[in-house]
Amino acid sequence: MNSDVIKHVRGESLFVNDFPILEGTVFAKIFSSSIAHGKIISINFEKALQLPGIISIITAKDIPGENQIGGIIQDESLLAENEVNFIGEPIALILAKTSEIANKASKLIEIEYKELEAVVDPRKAFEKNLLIMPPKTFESGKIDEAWAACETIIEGKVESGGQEHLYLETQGAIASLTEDGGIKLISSTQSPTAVQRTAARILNIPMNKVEVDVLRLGGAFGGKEDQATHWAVLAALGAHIIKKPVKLILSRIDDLFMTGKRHPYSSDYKIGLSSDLKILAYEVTYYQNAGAVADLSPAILERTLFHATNAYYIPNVKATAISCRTNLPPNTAFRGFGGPQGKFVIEAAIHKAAESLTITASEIQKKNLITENDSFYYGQKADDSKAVICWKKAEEKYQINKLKKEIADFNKENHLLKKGFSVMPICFGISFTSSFLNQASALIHIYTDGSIGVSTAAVEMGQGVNEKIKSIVAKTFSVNINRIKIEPTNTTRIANTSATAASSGADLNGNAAINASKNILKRLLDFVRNELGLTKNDSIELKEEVVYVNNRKTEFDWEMLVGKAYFNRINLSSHAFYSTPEIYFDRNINKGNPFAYHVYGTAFTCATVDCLRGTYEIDYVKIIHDFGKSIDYKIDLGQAEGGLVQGIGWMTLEEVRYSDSGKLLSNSLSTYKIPDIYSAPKIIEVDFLSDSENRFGPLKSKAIGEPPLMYGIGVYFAILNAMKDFRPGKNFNISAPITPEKVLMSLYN
Ligand code: LUZ
Ligand code: MOS
Repeated sequence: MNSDVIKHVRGESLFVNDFPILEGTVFAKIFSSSIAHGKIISINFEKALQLPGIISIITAKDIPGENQIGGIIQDESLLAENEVNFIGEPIALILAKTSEIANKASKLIEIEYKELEAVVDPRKAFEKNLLIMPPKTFESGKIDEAWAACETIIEGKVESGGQEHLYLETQGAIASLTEDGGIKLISSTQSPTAVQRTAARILNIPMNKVEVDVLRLGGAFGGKEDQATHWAVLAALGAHIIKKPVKLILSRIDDLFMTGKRHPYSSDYKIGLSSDLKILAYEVTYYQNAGAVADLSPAILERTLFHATNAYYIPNVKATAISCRTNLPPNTAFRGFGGPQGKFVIEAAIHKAAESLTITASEIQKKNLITENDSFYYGQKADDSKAVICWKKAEEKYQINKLKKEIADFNKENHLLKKGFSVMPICFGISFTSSFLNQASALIHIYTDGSIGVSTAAVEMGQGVNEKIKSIVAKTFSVNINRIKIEPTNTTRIANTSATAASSGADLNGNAAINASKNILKRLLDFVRNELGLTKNDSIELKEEVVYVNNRKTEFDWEMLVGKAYFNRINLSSHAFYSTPEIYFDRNINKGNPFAYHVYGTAFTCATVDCLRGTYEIDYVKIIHDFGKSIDYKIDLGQAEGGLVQGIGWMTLEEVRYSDSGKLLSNSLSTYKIPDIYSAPKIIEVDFLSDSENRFGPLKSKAIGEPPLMYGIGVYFAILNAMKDFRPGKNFNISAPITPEKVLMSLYN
């Protein structure tokens, strides 16, 4: 179990806003654009500056370094200078004695704009050639020739919406000064090094003068992979200029307005099947709504391409991805990182094809599951036949025929209530698709009392990575887990961190921690060998805190061992590195082996739609998931259930809406609905695939963070299938999320 939860329920866990306030701390508020696109004609700060308690107002011209925070593409300023490109774009940093005064001051700033046309629709942006980067195509086989062999060809257009991260802890940071013009930042970030690098660039100081410390995050979901940087760097800028500690915590409403969300996609597809239901060809074009700047959009779009075929083997594929620049806050990483968007399109295509053939989608899905000796269309070989194994195990364990019969019987007897069923197989690639990011390090100290301190690059954000690393270190040494403390993530202990992202936090950092543990353990055992005068032929091991020689207990227990080793000047610390082996991707041909492995699973979903009201309930989601050898059953189950419900929210309820002029309309929890206990499935069953191992995961485990979110896609199709039962033959084309309003309108118009 994640032992942090005990502190959470007692209110003892510290988040950025809970740290004791340093003497002289100044409070910051961001003044941001109120229009989606335009030139700044003039700004007048006079009235704001006259407010008692105002300390300073900082703008772009006060930045000592480069006003540039773009990661992948250098197209993003920290503070807008002459032009604004979305509502909520930071223009000035207000510093005051209290946050109330800073808030008041923001209302006294007078600004004049020359408004320009705002584009919020990705296809419109594409027509105007407003692109983040040139379109990108992944291809395999011979798509143009393949159509001729197809018995059925279906074309269509589908849309999926954005999603607000709604982490419980809003974005924020505290900046304080260190000697010689340095800065220390306490930040709620998934990527301490991104904060460090960017702060150094903005302040024009070397990275070694910026220390970033991260204790834990109150949720992130990708929303703090890139977009935590802005606020930390603004706090750093403020502190650097006024020479006082600065605290910047976004209010919920500022956070909603200023930060990007999951990317909405609008996509065109064409799918071709043989007479025996093999998918022979699939062509797809994704229009990604990137928002005003690149942020992580190019990487997210690329992951959409990798997951275009979900868990299926398709011989002829052409997938084109277009990142469209719009006047919305920059959309960003969100659990699944473009993968869910890609999978939704292929599932929609399969369901449309099934509809035209008057069969169930699962007949097509099952026929085309990727299996051993197949390759993904980007060149990587399928790991094994886990996609098929999970599907078959789900059929057996949950008795698919019985489930289908229950639903058919129910639908015969009911006219206004209809049940719908769906199967959702998933397949998600594990590794950052930028191969170089797949590296991590760990620093372990054994103290003279036998207690152990562990630092890694992993950021705890509620996902339980600290607990997993504790288990990993405890098992590697064979010591009691209570001896181990996981330290906050800190850039002075662990340098050049990759973001805790891509579901890979426990894999990468856990493997690094194993390497560091093994280094120390070897030194300790070599020391005992020497003390006892053992030969090469004697076996030695540490088992449950006792040293065994030739399988016999010795007097050396852990504390004695550590104590004696210290007096004999044995190094009790180790820094170690891990990088994922065997991964590469050639971007000239878009082929390679980008992932260490894939995570597979299958979900059965049943939903009941009230066809008079458009409302629905999810009766159950029953899942077989491949966890590998789970390090912590409860943590993994929690991630699977949480991911599923978050995916259901994206597919059913959560509707991010902007006005035509780029203003966020769903800007509170009364207009943006996230799943609660009533909208969650009445039954969630998650069964672990047994006998699964994974040579790339620490202790043979598999990554868990993102993949289960994609089971939520099944709920969309279960609801749709119920609607089809009520209106057979009706051609539904419902954009996701499939909200009760849309269900009602589509049943009756
Ligand atoms: N972040 C990233 C990610 O930079 N690269 C990835 O491939 C990725 N995948 C999932 C989530 N975050
Ligand atoms: Mo992410 S979408 O921060 O793994």
